[in-house]
Amino acid sequence: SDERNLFVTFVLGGPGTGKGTQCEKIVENFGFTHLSAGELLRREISSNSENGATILKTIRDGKIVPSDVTVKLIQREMQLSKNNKFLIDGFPRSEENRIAFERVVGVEPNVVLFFHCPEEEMVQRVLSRNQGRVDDNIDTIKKRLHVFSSLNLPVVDYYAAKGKLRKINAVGTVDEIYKQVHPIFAAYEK
Ligand code: UP5
Ligand code: MG
Repeated sequence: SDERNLFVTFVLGGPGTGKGTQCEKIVENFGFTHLSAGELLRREISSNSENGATILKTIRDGKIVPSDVTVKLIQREMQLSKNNKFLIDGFPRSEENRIAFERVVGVEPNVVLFFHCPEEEMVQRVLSRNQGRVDDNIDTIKKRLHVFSSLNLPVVDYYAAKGKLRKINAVGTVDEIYKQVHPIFAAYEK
Protein backbone atom coordinates (compact mmCIF):
# COMPACT_ATOMS: atom_id res chain seq x y z
CA SER A 1 0.00 0.00 0.00
CA ASP A 2 0.89 3.66 -0.43
CA GLU A 3 3.20 5.09 2.25
CA ARG A 4 2.51 8.78 1.66
CA ASN A 5 0.26 10.66 4.06
CA LEU A 6 -2.64 10.44 1.64
CA PHE A 7 -5.79 12.54 1.69
CA VAL A 8 -8.37 10.85 -0.50
CA THR A 9 -11.79 12.25 -1.38
CA PHE A 10 -14.35 10.23 -3.30
CA VAL A 11 -16.71 12.41 -5.32
CA LEU A 12 -20.06 10.74 -5.87
CA GLY A 13 -23.37 11.73 -7.45
CA GLY A 14 -25.54 10.79 -10.42
CA PRO A 15 -24.80 11.68 -14.04
CA GLY A 16 -24.61 15.42 -14.64
CA THR A 17 -24.77 16.45 -10.98
CA GLY A 18 -21.62 18.55 -11.50
CA LYS A 19 -18.90 16.33 -10.07
CA GLY A 20 -16.34 17.29 -12.73
CA THR A 21 -17.28 20.99 -12.62
CA GLN A 22 -16.93 21.21 -8.82
CA CYS A 23 -13.71 19.17 -8.83
CA GLU A 24 -12.08 21.81 -11.04
CA LYS A 25 -12.84 24.45 -8.42
CA ILE A 26 -11.55 22.28 -5.57
CA VAL A 27 -8.31 21.75 -7.54
CA GLU A 28 -7.89 25.53 -8.04
CA ASN A 29 -8.42 26.29 -4.36
CA PHE A 30 -6.90 23.34 -2.56
CA GLY A 31 -4.30 21.79 -4.87
CA PHE A 32 -5.79 18.33 -5.21
CA THR A 33 -5.05 16.04 -8.13
CA HIS A 34 -8.32 15.27 -9.93
CA LEU A 35 -8.78 11.72 -11.16
CA SER A 36 -12.07 11.17 -13.00
CA ALA A 37 -12.60 7.42 -13.33
CA GLY A 38 -14.81 8.03 -16.39
CA GLU A 39 -12.07 10.15 -18.01
CA LEU A 40 -9.44 7.48 -17.35
CA LEU A 41 -11.71 4.90 -18.98
CA ARG A 42 -12.43 7.16 -21.98
CA ARG A 43 -8.67 7.67 -22.34
CA GLU A 44 -8.25 3.88 -22.49
CA ILE A 45 -10.78 3.76 -25.33
CA SER A 46 -9.02 6.44 -27.36
CA SER A 47 -5.56 4.98 -26.79
CA ASN A 48 -6.70 1.72 -28.43
CA SER A 49 -5.71 -0.36 -25.42
CA GLU A 50 -6.62 -4.04 -25.36
CA ASN A 51 -9.61 -3.34 -23.09
CA GLY A 52 -10.81 -0.38 -25.18
CA ALA A 53 -13.57 -2.13 -27.12
CA THR A 54 -15.07 -3.74 -24.00
CA ILE A 55 -14.92 -0.45 -22.08
CA LEU A 56 -16.65 1.39 -24.94
CA LYS A 57 -19.47 -1.13 -25.04
CA THR A 58 -19.89 -1.00 -21.25
CA ILE A 59 -20.04 2.81 -21.19
CA ARG A 60 -22.48 2.91 -24.10
CA ASP A 61 -24.72 0.51 -22.14
CA GLY A 62 -24.44 2.69 -19.02
CA LYS A 63 -23.00 -0.25 -17.09
CA ILE A 64 -20.01 -0.47 -14.75
CA VAL A 65 -16.60 -1.51 -16.05
CA PRO A 66 -15.07 -4.41 -14.03
CA SER A 67 -13.39 -3.21 -10.84
CA ASP A 68 -9.95 -4.60 -11.64
CA VAL A 69 -9.72 -2.44 -14.80
CA THR A 70 -10.79 0.80 -13.10
CA VAL A 71 -8.85 0.26 -9.88
CA LYS A 72 -5.64 -0.37 -11.86
CA LEU A 73 -6.08 2.87 -13.81
CA ILE A 74 -6.69 4.90 -10.65
CA GLN A 75 -3.84 3.23 -8.77
CA ARG A 76 -1.41 3.92 -11.63
CA GLU A 77 -2.29 7.62 -11.64
CA MET A 78 -1.90 7.83 -7.86
CA GLN A 79 1.52 6.17 -8.04
CA LEU A 80 2.70 8.43 -10.89
CA SER A 81 1.66 11.57 -9.01
CA LYS A 82 3.87 13.34 -6.48
CA ASN A 83 0.81 14.84 -4.85
CA ASN A 84 -0.73 13.27 -1.75
CA LYS A 85 -4.22 14.81 -2.16
CA PHE A 86 -6.60 13.14 -4.58
CA LEU A 87 -10.15 13.74 -5.75
CA ILE A 88 -11.43 10.47 -7.13
CA ASP A 89 -14.43 11.50 -9.22
CA GLY A 90 -17.20 9.06 -10.19
CA PHE A 91 -15.76 6.14 -8.25
CA PRO A 92 -16.58 3.81 -6.46
CA ARG A 93 -19.83 3.17 -8.34
CA SER A 94 -20.75 -0.06 -6.57
CA GLU A 95 -19.98 -1.91 -3.36
CA GLU A 96 -17.80 -4.22 -5.44
CA ASN A 97 -15.79 -1.20 -6.71
CA ARG A 98 -15.40 0.07 -3.17
CA ILE A 99 -14.19 -3.24 -1.77
CA ALA A 100 -11.76 -3.77 -4.67
CA PHE A 101 -10.23 -0.30 -4.14
CA GLU A 102 -9.79 -0.86 -0.42
CA ARG A 103 -8.19 -4.23 -1.01
CA VAL A 104 -5.84 -3.22 -3.85
CA VAL A 105 -4.91 0.38 -2.96
CA GLY A 106 -5.23 -0.25 0.77
CA VAL A 107 -6.69 3.13 1.72
CA GLU A 108 -10.06 4.45 2.75
CA PRO A 109 -11.31 7.91 1.77
CA ASN A 110 -11.01 10.70 4.32
CA VAL A 111 -14.11 12.41 2.92
CA VAL A 112 -16.89 11.41 0.53
CA LEU A 113 -18.75 14.21 -1.27
CA PHE A 114 -22.20 13.38 -2.53
CA PHE A 115 -23.85 15.69 -5.07
CA HIS A 116 -27.58 15.36 -5.01
CA CYS A 117 -30.12 16.76 -7.47
CA PRO A 118 -33.45 15.76 -9.09
CA GLU A 119 -33.32 13.37 -12.04
CA GLU A 120 -34.94 15.85 -14.48
CA GLU A 121 -32.11 18.29 -13.80
CA MET A 122 -29.46 15.57 -14.32
CA VAL A 123 -31.02 14.57 -17.65
CA GLN A 124 -31.22 18.16 -18.84
CA ARG A 125 -27.59 18.93 -17.96
CA VAL A 126 -26.25 15.77 -19.60
CA LEU A 127 -28.28 16.29 -22.78
CA SER A 128 -27.12 19.88 -23.12
CA ARG A 129 -23.45 19.11 -22.50
CA ASN A 130 -22.72 18.46 -26.15
CA GLN A 131 -19.19 17.09 -25.90
CA GLY A 132 -19.82 14.06 -28.07
CA ARG A 133 -19.81 11.49 -25.27
CA VAL A 134 -21.22 8.16 -26.49
CA ASP A 135 -23.32 7.91 -23.31
CA ASP A 136 -24.95 11.36 -23.53
CA ASN A 137 -28.14 10.22 -25.25
CA ILE A 138 -31.54 9.68 -23.63
CA ASP A 139 -31.45 5.85 -23.81
CA THR A 140 -28.06 5.56 -22.13
CA ILE A 141 -28.90 8.27 -19.59
CA LYS A 142 -31.93 6.26 -18.40
CA LYS A 143 -29.67 3.25 -17.92
CA ARG A 144 -27.04 5.35 -16.10
CA LEU A 145 -29.73 6.65 -13.72
CA HIS A 146 -30.95 3.13 -13.00
CA VAL A 147 -27.43 1.80 -12.39
CA PHE A 148 -26.74 4.83 -10.18
CA SER A 149 -29.72 4.27 -7.89
CA SER A 150 -29.38 0.52 -7.65
CA LEU A 151 -25.58 0.18 -7.32
CA ASN A 152 -24.11 3.55 -6.28
CA LEU A 153 -26.58 4.54 -3.57
CA PRO A 154 -25.54 1.57 -1.37
CA VAL A 155 -21.99 3.01 -1.41
CA VAL A 156 -23.39 6.40 -0.38
CA ASP A 157 -25.26 4.72 2.50
CA TYR A 158 -22.12 2.87 3.56
CA TYR A 159 -20.14 6.10 3.95
CA ALA A 160 -23.06 7.89 5.60
CA ALA A 161 -23.06 5.18 8.28
CA LYS A 162 -19.30 5.72 8.74
CA GLY A 163 -19.80 9.47 9.21
CA LYS A 164 -17.71 10.30 6.11
CA LEU A 165 -20.46 11.52 3.80
CA ARG A 166 -20.87 15.22 3.01
CA LYS A 167 -24.13 15.71 1.14
CA ILE A 168 -24.29 18.69 -1.21
CA ASN A 169 -27.46 20.17 -2.69
CA ALA A 170 -26.43 20.25 -6.37
CA VAL A 171 -29.30 22.47 -7.53
CA GLY A 172 -28.33 26.08 -8.25
CA THR A 173 -25.48 27.89 -9.93
CA VAL A 174 -21.95 26.48 -9.96
CA ASP A 175 -20.91 29.14 -7.43
CA GLU A 176 -23.86 28.48 -5.13
CA ILE A 177 -22.96 24.81 -5.06
CA TYR A 178 -19.27 25.51 -4.53
CA LYS A 179 -20.17 27.64 -1.48
CA GLN A 180 -21.25 24.40 0.22
CA VAL A 181 -18.14 22.53 -0.93
CA HIS A 182 -15.43 25.04 0.02
CA PRO A 183 -15.84 24.92 3.84
CA ILE A 184 -15.52 21.14 3.87
CA PHE A 185 -11.92 21.37 2.62
CA ALA A 186 -11.10 24.67 4.34
CA ALA A 187 -11.75 22.90 7.66
CA TYR A 188 -8.78 20.61 7.01
CA GLU A 189 -6.38 23.50 6.35
CA LYS A 190 -6.73 24.91 9.88
N1 UP5 B 1 -23.27 21.96 -15.14
C1 UP5 B 1 -22.44 21.66 -14.10
N2 UP5 B 1 -22.87 22.29 -12.98
C2 UP5 B 1 -23.99 22.96 -13.32
C3 UP5 B 1 -24.89 23.79 -12.59
N3 UP5 B 1 -24.73 24.05 -11.28
N4 UP5 B 1 -25.95 24.32 -13.24
C4 UP5 B 1 -26.15 24.07 -14.58
N5 UP5 B 1 -25.33 23.31 -15.31
C5 UP5 B 1 -24.26 22.76 -14.70
O1 UP5 B 1 -21.66 18.62 -15.48
C6 UP5 B 1 -22.58 18.15 -16.45
C7 UP5 B 1 -23.06 19.29 -17.32
O2 UP5 B 1 -23.80 20.20 -16.55
C8 UP5 B 1 -21.91 20.09 -17.95
O3 UP5 B 1 -22.30 20.54 -19.23
C9 UP5 B 1 -21.75 21.26 -16.99
O4 UP5 B 1 -21.23 22.40 -17.62
C10 UP5 B 1 -23.16 21.48 -16.52
P1 UP5 B 1 -20.39 17.76 -15.03
O5 UP5 B 1 -19.59 18.58 -14.11
O6 UP5 B 1 -19.74 17.20 -16.24
O7 UP5 B 1 -21.15 16.60 -14.23
P2 UP5 B 1 -20.65 15.15 -13.80
O8 UP5 B 1 -21.32 14.86 -12.51
O9 UP5 B 1 -19.17 15.07 -13.87
O10 UP5 B 1 -21.36 14.31 -14.95
P3 UP5 B 1 -20.86 13.01 -15.72
O11 UP5 B 1 -21.77 12.84 -16.88
O12 UP5 B 1 -19.41 13.07 -15.98
O13 UP5 B 1 -21.17 11.90 -14.64
P4 UP5 B 1 -21.21 10.36 -14.78
O14 UP5 B 1 -21.02 9.87 -13.41
O15 UP5 B 1 -22.42 9.90 -15.50
O16 UP5 B 1 -19.99 10.06 -15.79
P5 UP5 B 1 -18.55 9.45 -15.58
O17 UP5 B 1 -17.64 10.05 -16.56
O18 UP5 B 1 -18.19 9.46 -14.16
O19 UP5 B 1 -18.82 7.92 -16.01
C11 UP5 B 1 -19.24 7.64 -17.34
C12 UP5 B 1 -19.41 6.14 -17.50
O20 UP5 B 1 -18.16 5.50 -17.33
C13 UP5 B 1 -20.34 5.45 -16.47
O21 UP5 B 1 -21.70 5.53 -16.83
C14 UP5 B 1 -19.82 4.02 -16.53
O22 UP5 B 1 -20.31 3.34 -17.67
C15 UP5 B 1 -18.31 4.24 -16.70
N6 UP5 B 1 -17.58 4.21 -15.41
C16 UP5 B 1 -17.32 2.98 -14.84
O23 UP5 B 1 -17.70 1.92 -15.38
N7 UP5 B 1 -16.62 2.93 -13.67
C17 UP5 B 1 -16.17 4.04 -13.03
O24 UP5 B 1 -15.56 3.92 -11.97
C18 UP5 B 1 -16.45 5.30 -13.62
C19 UP5 B 1 -17.16 5.35 -14.80
MG1 MG C 1 -17.81 13.87 -14.96
